[in-house]
Amino acid sequence: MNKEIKRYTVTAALPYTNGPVHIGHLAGVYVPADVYVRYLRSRGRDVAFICGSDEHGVPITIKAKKEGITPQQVVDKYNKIIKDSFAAFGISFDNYSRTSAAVHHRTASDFFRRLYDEGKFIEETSSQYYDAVAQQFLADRYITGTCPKCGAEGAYGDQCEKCGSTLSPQELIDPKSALSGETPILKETTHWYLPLEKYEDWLREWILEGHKGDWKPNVLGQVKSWLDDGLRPRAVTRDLDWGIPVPVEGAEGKVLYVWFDAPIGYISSTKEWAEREGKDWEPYWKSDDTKLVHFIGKDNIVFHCIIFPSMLRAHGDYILPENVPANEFLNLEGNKLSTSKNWAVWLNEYLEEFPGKQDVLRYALIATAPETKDNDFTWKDFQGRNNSELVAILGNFINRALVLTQKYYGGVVPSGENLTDEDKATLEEMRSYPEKIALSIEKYRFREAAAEMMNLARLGNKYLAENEPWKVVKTDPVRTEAIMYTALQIAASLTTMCEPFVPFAAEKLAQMMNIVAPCWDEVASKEILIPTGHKIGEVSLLFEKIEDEAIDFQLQKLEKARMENIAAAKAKEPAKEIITYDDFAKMDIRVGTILTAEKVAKAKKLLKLTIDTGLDVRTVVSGIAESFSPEDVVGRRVCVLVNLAPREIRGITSNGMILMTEYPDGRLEFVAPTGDVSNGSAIS
Ligand code: B3M
Ligand code: ZN
Repeated sequence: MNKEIKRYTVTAALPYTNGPVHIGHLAGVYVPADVYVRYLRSRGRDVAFICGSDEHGVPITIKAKKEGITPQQVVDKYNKIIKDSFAAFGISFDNYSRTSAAVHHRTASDFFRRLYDEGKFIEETSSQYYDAVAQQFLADRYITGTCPKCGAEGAYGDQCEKCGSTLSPQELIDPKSALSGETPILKETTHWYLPLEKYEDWLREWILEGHKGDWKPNVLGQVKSWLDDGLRPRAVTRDLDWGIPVPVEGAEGKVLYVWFDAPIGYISSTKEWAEREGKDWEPYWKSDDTKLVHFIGKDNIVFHCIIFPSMLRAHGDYILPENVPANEFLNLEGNKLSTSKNWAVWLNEYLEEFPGKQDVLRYALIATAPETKDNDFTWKDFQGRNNSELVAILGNFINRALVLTQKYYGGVVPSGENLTDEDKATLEEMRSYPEKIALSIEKYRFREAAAEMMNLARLGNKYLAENEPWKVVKTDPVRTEAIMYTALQIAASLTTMCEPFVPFAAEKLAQMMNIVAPCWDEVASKEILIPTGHKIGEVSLLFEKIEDEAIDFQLQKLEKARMENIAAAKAKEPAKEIITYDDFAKMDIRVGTILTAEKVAKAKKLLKLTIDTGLDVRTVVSGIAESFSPEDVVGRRVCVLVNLAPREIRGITSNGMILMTEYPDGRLEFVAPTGDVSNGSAIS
């Protein structure tokens, strides 16, 4: 199978257009895909890097309903936000389309029609869940219930997010309509199914045999478990009003299943690109000297490795993916990323909070990419990747090489005539990096590739540290020239080698050196990357240190989200058991004023208060010290439960309790009377 590859079609999962993208998306799919593509381009390969918005599907209509806007408004809003974020992070798609585009509707419709005409579908009438109140069939996420596999509540009709199982609505225990909350009824409806079981043997051979050596184990593992479970016919249409109409007579009110149309979106987006560029799209999808690679997250494996290939096979005109390098999931500070819990780093917020630092996030995400197992992103690690690697190694080497060149030679590259064997060996080692990094990238091992790139910068640093041009310059100008010449060749090689990972820095570096970055293979083979006599440009810092304050700010944001989640969970707790009026009337609550306050020794939550309750002046020990300092509370009006039995707290007798409200961030606030009311007034 060693055919010569003439072109590459590289796709990145089409994001659902119902919310902004976060670091999980970037780490799992878009940054790895972009590294791969930038590398291919640097090797002069013919590449189409394809993506777009996935604008159909139930999550979008649910979001629209929730926000009281139309699905079209939802996708218009998020398509722009997502597209802008990708562009800001340098994700260099050749085309970013939308599945609402006419070219896609046509392409998906034709695809369906061809399979339909050739009898590749089964047509079947069955009973499906229907919401009698909303008068709608309940596809996928319109139905929720208890997961039959793990028992989690709130599993969807297509998937349990807790355990990741793929489900069908009728497997859910205690199903409820997401539209009305009602228990759905069963109603007959006709749909078209792709009989996946017919492709089972072929899939087994193609993937488990044909690709066992080159696909990632996590991908092969999932595919195998699907195949071992046995495949069943899969519905490719839905009763919904948002999507691509089923192009068959009598199918009114039915649309293509979003997972049928979305992967075809890769093809339509390629068409859109080719048309704009005056190219022919067909070889990119139909010629077997094209290498098709799908970058996706692990929850999309079945769709890209089983369903879409079966669709392509059923159609017959298309090539199949050479690889589907799916990543596992990225966690954040020890917890699963979650949109609903706001446990995420949103790209649009990152851009505001770390302006100009897109490369740092790219690099940190590659360095912790969940390539073989789930992995954790922490802000401390992010800071470390920046300060100890980008700044201290790559940035430091470049800065030393360029600043010294400015200083000694007014920015002109010195002579390389008197290189020693050691200099030559260093340059030889430098020339081994393109191959090393390429091998890792071609195997989709981007962490390893980024680490190798950093090793090249290390080589430069080590070379300068050992040769100490800043000392040699005082005694041996000829030797200094050779050292600086060698260092500058390494710096020039880095403009190319770092570009896939940190493209903005690479561009800046090329500008500072006043060169066009050499292409990948030149770095491996060319004797001189930056010639003697060449004048470099102005020099500034490539990366800047990230201070603790910026990291603490991010951690505080997450802490706030965590508190809000706890509060939201509490708010959802069922009410306490019923009491009678007499139970309530037993409580004697009075208005009071705090007269004095002091900290209780060795108790960080407690304040000792004296309160004028109108009845008396008494001592109350209260757990409010994390929200207030003593001087904040003196003079505050409060509500005091005065007939609470006295209690000994840290050796102080506490006589009563003051009423407080707890805020989502954990902060307490007094429940206080408003207006002019005297101490001792009763609250009932
Ligand atoms: N929109 C799922 C996702 O965003 C889906 C991918 C489609 S790729 C054809 O995770
Ligand atoms: Zn489950």
